[in-house]
Amino acid sequence: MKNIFKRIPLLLLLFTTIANAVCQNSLPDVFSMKNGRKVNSQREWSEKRRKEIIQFYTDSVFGLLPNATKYKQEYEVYEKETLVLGGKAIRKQVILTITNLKGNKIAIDIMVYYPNKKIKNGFPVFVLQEFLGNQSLVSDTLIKIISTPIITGNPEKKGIINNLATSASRGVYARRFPVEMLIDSGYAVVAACFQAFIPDAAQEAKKVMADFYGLNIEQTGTVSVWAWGYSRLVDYVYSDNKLNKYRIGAVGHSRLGKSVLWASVNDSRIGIAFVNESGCTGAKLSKRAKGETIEKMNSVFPYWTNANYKRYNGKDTALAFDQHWLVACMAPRNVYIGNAEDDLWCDPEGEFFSLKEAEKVYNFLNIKTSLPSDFIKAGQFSVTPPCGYHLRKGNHDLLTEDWINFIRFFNNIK
Ligand code: GTR
Repeated sequence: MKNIFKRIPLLLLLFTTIANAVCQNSLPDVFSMKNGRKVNSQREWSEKRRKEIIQFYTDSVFGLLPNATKYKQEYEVYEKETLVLGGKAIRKQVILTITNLKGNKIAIDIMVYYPNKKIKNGFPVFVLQEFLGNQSLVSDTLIKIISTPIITGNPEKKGIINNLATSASRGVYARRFPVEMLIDSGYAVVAACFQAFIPDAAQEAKKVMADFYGLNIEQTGTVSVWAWGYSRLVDYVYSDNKLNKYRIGAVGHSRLGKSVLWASVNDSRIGIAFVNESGCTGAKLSKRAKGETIEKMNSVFPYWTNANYKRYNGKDTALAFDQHWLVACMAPRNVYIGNAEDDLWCDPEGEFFSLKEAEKVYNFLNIKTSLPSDFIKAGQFSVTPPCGYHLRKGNHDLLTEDWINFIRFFNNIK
């Protein structure tokens, strides 16, 4: 009897390993096309299958991205080039006004840092959307406090009173923005708050989706608008000759991890997608049914995705698609996934195996990859492009250790 109890952990391990293997084996094949045939050439992948997958995600998950060509964009300088960080960096703040065909406007506060150095083709740059406004990232009182309402379902809303950011929100998310380290590593960063593109709340989002974007929230979820927002920040990079438009990495954490993946798949100007703890409908495989399920996400945040996606509620294990399809659409560009050991809601192992599956597409395109074959331990990382992954200790967050690994990966891209 005693022996059986002793063996329980071993049996459990065996069971989980088998369960994982079975699960991975039964993943919907990324190479099987809609017509039932298998992709048989690299060209067929790029010209047919990849497009088919993006179309599927547009129709059945996220909805259309707002069409950028119908908008006018203007930049107004809020803070001219200012020497900061003891003279190591230059910061500026710019207000991007986007005007639609009806003359309606939205304003986005953009904060830019770059090293105070000379460089030939501009600095490689991280483009970031964050949760509570630029003033939450840096406590400097010169940072413009975002005037757009902050009505996110995100529980950490320090210094946000009646949905408006106050001076008490200055620096509350500094831990997510190790700007000095970025500068010391030779990188520029362009940051803006996602809520300025569309609010993170059902009723308000529905209104902005209709009034400003001319879209129906049933057809397009807010993730598509946040994804579109990344592209507007990339437009800014293109307008600033201090920044290198051929070396752009886009970073998003959690709901913004989902958005940055969708943005990067759609916008080939983004050279690297840094997808941090994106979880359900991001990089996490749904079929494993670990952590957040589609139904759970859809019931708390129905406005993130379109109405068609609700069809998959309760069907996680029976899906005919899975998130490795979306990750694979990054090929041949770079994709990096960050996870934290205790963030089981995101199923870190499921995100790793999603990337492992996507790796097959890179290999099919004759691109060498270097991910380990087994899931890694907390504290380990694999930072050789084009597919990178790390697992840090701790919980759901975006921390210096994540950024250290992002920089390692970015440094490895020549
Ligand atoms: C959670 C949600 C996740 C994740 C996270 C976040 O509540 O269930 O899918 O996106 O929010 O964005 O912080």
